[in-house]
Amino acid sequence: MVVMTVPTDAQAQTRTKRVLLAAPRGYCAGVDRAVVTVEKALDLYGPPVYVRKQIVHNKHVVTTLEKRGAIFVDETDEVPEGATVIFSAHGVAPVVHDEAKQLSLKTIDATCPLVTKVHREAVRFADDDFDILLIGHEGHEEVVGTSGEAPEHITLVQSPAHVDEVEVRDPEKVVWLSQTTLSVDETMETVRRLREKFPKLQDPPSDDICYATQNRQLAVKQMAPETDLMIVVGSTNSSNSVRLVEVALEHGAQDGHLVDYADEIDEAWLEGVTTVGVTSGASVPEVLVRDVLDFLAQRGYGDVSPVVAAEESLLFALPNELRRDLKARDGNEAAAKVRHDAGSLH
Ligand code: 2E6
Ligand code: F3S
Repeated sequence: MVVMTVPTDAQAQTRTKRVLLAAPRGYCAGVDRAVVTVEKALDLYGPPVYVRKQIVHNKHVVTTLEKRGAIFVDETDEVPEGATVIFSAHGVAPVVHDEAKQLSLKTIDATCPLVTKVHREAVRFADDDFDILLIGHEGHEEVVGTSGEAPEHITLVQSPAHVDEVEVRDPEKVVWLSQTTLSVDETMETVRRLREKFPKLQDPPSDDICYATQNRQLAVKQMAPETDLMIVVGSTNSSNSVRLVEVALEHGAQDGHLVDYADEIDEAWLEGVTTVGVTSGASVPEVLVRDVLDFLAQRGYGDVSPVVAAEESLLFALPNELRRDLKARDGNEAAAKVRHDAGSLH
């Protein structure tokens, strides 16, 4: 006689528990450049170094840099006259550069080059007297900075639902631009509705939603249908991180949460869960993802499979002002090209 043993629910779950780990995830080229800029500035000039706004929207990055001597301020006028101030990766309006000049501050601009690209587009279309419909979230620092390039020409469009209220001077001369970290799908829906209303609407010369935002969303879309619980590591004010939770839920994940740290994971979220998806926003150091993986492994989710949606290799040079000072200190070009110290934020 053959005796069949049927596994209990608990045994079945133990056998199949797994993690899908998104790639790419975490730091993008612009965040890496901005964080290294603050680290190098602290080494070079010594603390304190002032930073206007959070250098990137991540709690751990900010508290770690604070411990090393960075002072984060909300506005330029909080920086003592003549001191050094770094502008965050999200970019600043021209008026902020003017204020810094008036206060004789030494500035280092860590604006992501892909945000600067959108600023340049805004200036160019404003010079050609276009109405610019900027798709983005009100109050977000990037939107404030980009809008400040051409306030007379820019109208903010926050979502598809806001399209009805948009008015322009000349429907023949309208272009849309966007924040770099939006949901690709929602933005395309906003554009579709805008074009229904303004058939001559022009597209940006190239994608404004950056490669990192797109790739991280792509990986999440691939994982979501198989995922019972998606854990996104990131801070609540990080637009691109928040979007990853939304994209996961829209594409089939049963549940999804944003956490800054592994110890924020509620054990109740794991009840009945077989597949956990893990990813992180573009401002999140990998050490925080490793902590989440350790937390999950301790609870039986030790089987980790990568889901690779794209390869990334982009690197940006450090801001010119900083490279010049590094070069002056070290007296040779080579030293200025050394970009990475393997610190705890990498
Ligand atoms: C600068 C521009 C875009 O909130 P958001 O996603 O924009 O910002 P971070 O700091 O979380 O991500 C990086 C970044 C910096 N994205
Ligand atoms: Fe830049 Fe995109 Fe990162 S705009 S800072 S590369 S999220």
